[in-house]
Amino acid sequence: LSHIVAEDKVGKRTLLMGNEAIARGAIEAGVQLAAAYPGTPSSEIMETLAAVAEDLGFYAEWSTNEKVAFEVASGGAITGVRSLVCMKNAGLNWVMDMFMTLVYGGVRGGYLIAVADDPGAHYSSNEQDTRFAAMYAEILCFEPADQQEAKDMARLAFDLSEKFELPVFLRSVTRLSHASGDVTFGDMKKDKRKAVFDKHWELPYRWNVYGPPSTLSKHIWLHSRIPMIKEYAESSDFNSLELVEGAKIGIIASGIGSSYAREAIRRLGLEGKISFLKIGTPHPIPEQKVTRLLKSVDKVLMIEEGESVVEIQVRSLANTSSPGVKISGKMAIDRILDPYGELTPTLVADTLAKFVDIKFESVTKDRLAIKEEIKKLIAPRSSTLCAGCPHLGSYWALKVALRRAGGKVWIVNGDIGCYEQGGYGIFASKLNPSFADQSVRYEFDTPYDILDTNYIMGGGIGLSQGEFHAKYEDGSIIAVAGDSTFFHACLPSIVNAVYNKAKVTFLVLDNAWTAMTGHQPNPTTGMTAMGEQSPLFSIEAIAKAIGVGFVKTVDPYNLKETREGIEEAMKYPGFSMVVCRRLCTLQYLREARKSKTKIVPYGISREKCTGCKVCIQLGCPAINFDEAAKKAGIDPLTCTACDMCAQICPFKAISPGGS
Ligand SMILES: Cc1ncc(C[n+]2csc(CCOP(=O)(O)OP(=O)(O)O)c2C)c(N)n1
Repeated sequence: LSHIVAEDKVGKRTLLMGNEAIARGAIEAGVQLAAAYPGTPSSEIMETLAAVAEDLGFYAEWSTNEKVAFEVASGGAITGVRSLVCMKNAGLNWVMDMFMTLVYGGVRGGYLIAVADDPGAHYSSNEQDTRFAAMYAEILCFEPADQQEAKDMARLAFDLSEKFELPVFLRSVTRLSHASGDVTFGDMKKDKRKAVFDKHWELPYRWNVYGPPSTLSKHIWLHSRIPMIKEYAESSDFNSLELVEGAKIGIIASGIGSSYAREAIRRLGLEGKISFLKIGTPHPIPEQKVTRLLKSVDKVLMIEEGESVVEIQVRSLANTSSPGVKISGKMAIDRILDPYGELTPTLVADTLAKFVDIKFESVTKDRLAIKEEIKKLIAPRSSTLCAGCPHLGSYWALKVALRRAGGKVWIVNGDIGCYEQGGYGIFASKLNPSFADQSVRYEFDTPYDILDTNYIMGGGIGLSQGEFHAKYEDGSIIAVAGDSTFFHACLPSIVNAVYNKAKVTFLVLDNAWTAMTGHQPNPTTGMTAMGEQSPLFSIEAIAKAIGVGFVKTVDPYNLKETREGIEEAMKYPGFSMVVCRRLCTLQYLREARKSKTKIVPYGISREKCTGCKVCIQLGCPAINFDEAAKKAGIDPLTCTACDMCAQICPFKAISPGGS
């Protein structure tokens, strides 16, 4: 078996990452169809499922985006087959249309929607709390406290989904998805269901929101399920109330926040002194359990990761049932925790200490002193692209092309992928905000300042069109996106650009993989999630077919060719595209290792190097600079022999094996 989650051993105890635990839960429940689009911190759910799908006889796919994945999984659930979709926080924004509408008719086969949020925005462009989406859709939301619960909830979600005839939502967070914990395996449901279709199953026009009698009638049907869901929340073992006789202080904590809160109670020696309600269903909350707690205490501390999803519901209950109870949480009315950033066990312990008014040193003075010492030893370091990354070549060529185009203020609209690091800036450099009322040009040397705008997948190509139609004339308008992003989010936008005649130059940085999230295959890879060969899609042919008048393919390792291609595109009077194609270096290195291809690292001649630092400006992390000797050098262990630095050295000091 290619992964431990496929082992059919009831009672086996093993260490699983939260995402693997979710996958195991789905496997135990007999999932037959799984679809996803990668996104940290959720990707390992599908990676784990895809690794065992063939062995266990179910279907798994990487879809082209989350909306498609959601619809694929919804199709499975409509035909009565247990289905799963997973994604990261931002991915859910793509599925909202179908999500909010699918629930009007519900599902036939169990349907789990697993979403991994990212409080602290470690890997994301926002901190959004997707539990609100479950509330918005009026369905059950699970939130596990640990990896065991992640597995158990994922498993149970399928049974409950079939009972309610609605999808069940499971919200994970980075620290749960990516940390490992003890999980005990349950049995595996092995019987496979045959997909069936019945247009009027239990309700007329079940799978058609417009079907008679009306869309409204389907919303009424959705509401008819809510008492059933509330009843489950009330009786669920995942919501556990521990009332302590005489305790006047209570904690209501949800998901991983409840694990932190339990630890805080222990560290502060408050066991047996505080009443505790652990929430596993942040929507809907178990109202009777909450009310019992509220009625027994004077004040309550709310601990939850993200926004005040549970707190809003608790406060609204308290307004009628126990208006005198003081509730402290993240809401402005009585704030004890910030409504942004990530919880940590230390933060929760400190907050509880403050709440109960006891002195507590969560981090000892010794530890703080050590931390300060360590801080001094760490050199500030910016995020970089990999040594030999083809994006370095694309950005070098773009920078030179823009400079040669004249002294104007260009706009480079970024996008999401490894290349987004082109907008991360240099950590150590400080900038003051500008209040100019005209366009301002900022000079930069490294590629890490080349992107001027960056928000979400596919956003750059759209923004660039607005800039054009706003009649921005102070410089060229550029957009960049990777190959996975091209298929995920750019296609309708390109049609729009051609249709509405935007003069924009669009660079597709095609490295044949969805690299940033851990090298998942996509339509440019030639392989599916389950390892089957698949057609290789031609970005150029697609672009031409939708009317793009200028499409050129270049190799970003050839800096001159790439620069010329971009310059030509920028001169084109309409929407133009340059496909910068070169395999992701990490994949190239993997292939080279397998085929035992020897890579001869480049070196810099000490005699010829003048210390001009042009090679440093490529931004390749294999290139370093000896400030004392005023000479550049190349780290032979990380150099991939891409040749890009040799092409830009004005003194021809760089060569393979050179020194
Ligand atoms: C809506 C959404 N889904 C998923 C992600 C996670 N994610 C970040 S970058 C990326 C794709 C990167 O692939 P590609 O565009 O090919 O660029 P590469 O990293 O290979 O350079 C993904 C899926 C996201 N940020 N937003």
